[in-house]
Amino acid sequence: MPRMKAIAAAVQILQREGVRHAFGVPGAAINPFYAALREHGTIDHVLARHVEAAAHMAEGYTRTRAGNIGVCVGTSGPAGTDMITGLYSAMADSIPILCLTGQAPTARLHKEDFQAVDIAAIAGPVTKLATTVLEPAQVPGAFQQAFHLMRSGRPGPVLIDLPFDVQMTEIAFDIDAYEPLPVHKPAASRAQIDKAMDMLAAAERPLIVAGGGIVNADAADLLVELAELLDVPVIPTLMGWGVIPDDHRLMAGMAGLQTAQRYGNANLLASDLVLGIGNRWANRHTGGVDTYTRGRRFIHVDIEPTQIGRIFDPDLGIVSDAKAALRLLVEAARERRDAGRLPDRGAWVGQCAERKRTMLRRTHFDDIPIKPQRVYEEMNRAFGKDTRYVSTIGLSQIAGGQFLHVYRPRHWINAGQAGPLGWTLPAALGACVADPETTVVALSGDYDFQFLIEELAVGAQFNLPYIHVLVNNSYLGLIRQAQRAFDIDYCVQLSFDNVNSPEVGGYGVDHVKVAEGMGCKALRVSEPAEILPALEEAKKLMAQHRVPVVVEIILERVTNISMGTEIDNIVEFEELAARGEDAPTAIGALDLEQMQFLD
Ligand SMILES: Cc1ncc(C[n+]2csc(CCOP(=O)(O)OP(=O)(O)O)c2C)c(N)n1
Ligand SMILES: [Mg+2]
Repeated sequence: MPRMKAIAAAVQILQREGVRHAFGVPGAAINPFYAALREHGTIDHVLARHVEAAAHMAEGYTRTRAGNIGVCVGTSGPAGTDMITGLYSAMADSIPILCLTGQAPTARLHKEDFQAVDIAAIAGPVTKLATTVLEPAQVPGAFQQAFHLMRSGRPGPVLIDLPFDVQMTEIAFDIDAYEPLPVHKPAASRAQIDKAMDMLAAAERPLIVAGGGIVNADAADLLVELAELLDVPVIPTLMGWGVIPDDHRLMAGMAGLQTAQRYGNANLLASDLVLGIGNRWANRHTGGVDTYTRGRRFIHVDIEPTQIGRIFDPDLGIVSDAKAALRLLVEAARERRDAGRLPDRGAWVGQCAERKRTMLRRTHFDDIPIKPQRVYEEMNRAFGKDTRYVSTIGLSQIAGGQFLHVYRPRHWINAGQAGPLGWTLPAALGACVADPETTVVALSGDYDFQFLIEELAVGAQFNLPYIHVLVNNSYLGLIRQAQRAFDIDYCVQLSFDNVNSPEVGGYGVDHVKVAEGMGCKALRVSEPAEILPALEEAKKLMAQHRVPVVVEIILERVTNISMGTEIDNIVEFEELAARGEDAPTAIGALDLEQMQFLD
């Protein structure tokens, strides 16, 4: 049996489990890992500028390609604590990432050693497993178990904490004798699926709510096949957005309090049965549970047993991986179709499509300063169906969710539950590493952008080109809007007179200068007619220089974006679209002139 340092065995296992990239920041306690990485030579490393960003890069990397597991690496003490937000975000959205931390030597763990902190205890609630490996010969088993856990059941992150001496100790290890552990995913039975099909058949106005579990299971094609076989409209959740293309005739919009369309909520409220697959009835999707559930029955399919009944008691709960359930649902649907037993859904599908054509918000404003709605209209014009969007939180992300279009799974990459400011930029870099061929467009408000702004230098250093649309209202816009309920506008202003850049006119930070200082390209736009040319120019600059390109769009300072606390009571702040030209890039809006308004 070959003998090697435990950390060398760990690096060989990473390779065997499919890891080709790592994101991190070295430090004394994790240097043995870096030495092993260098010696092994097949895993590329992206040096982050902040350790939190390394965790978000890993998450963007995982989300971009089925089967990917992003790895983030840091030293002991503050590096681990910096990555906690990334672990929380990954845990919340069921995204597997592997976080590796160095640790003080085992003999000194209780001596308040320099940068010794009990990171496994701190990370416990935000990981599927967080462990400090104390026996060198247990290192291979810890990694084997980590990959098994990250891939099994509801996916999620794992942290492995490696004391310095544990990394350095020689153990017997032969990679040829290593096998990844089998992955466990519960699967629906045919009896369960038949019950679901009976309930669907008995409904008059059924809908499918398609969650991120379908993306994780790489089962979007099956979802679309099922919807088409049954002729049932689909409401994707924010995490599932893209599993059915926005322009598919059965795509019925998103429902929810913020990232939703008017027609998505109206369609959900008109339904009498909802089949939820790989979703978790998130509160910004459901709003008040009474409003959401009243008058309709529910089937809930999820891979995680404790998710069934967590939010409300469904009429039928099935614990299953989304792909396994969808395979059987498609099989059962085909049989019923061939036997002529599928109900005709034409009228219901037509009603949903009509709402999608008519219940639109206005995007076409010519105002200067620019209204945010216009930005998304121009983005729809500039960016094709294969664009991969990355965003996190804020009015920018909410309006993006309302107005942008997504056509493919993994093309809307969003930290849905945790919403940690700063996530967008590093997650976009991780997406670029995972798939350099696809155009990545990040969307941030000014505050989100400033949170981890230093990561622009990583994009410049490692030639990770992408376009960052930065909508600048010089405000913590979402929080300013929320403070209306308190009748305050307090601690949410970002404006100041920049003594170096009077041309930014009181908007404070000169993002163009900062971006250029980081080695990136940047453009600033203040008029609606300039947006599209700037986005086109950004594409050219990105191709030419192979660095991130920031397009800063100066917005009006105060715009309230549609939202509410119940899905039947969303507050609209702008006038709605009345003619096709009010919302020229909405799906189906060209037909708007001939629309018959629904009451
Ligand atoms: C770490 C963290 N702190 C605070 C918040 C709360 N928060 C959500 S959005 C927001 C303001 C975002 O401002 P900006 O990025 O400029 O977007 P805008 O709403 O103005 O479009 C804040 C402070 C958060 N999500 N994450
Ligand atoms: Mg802002």
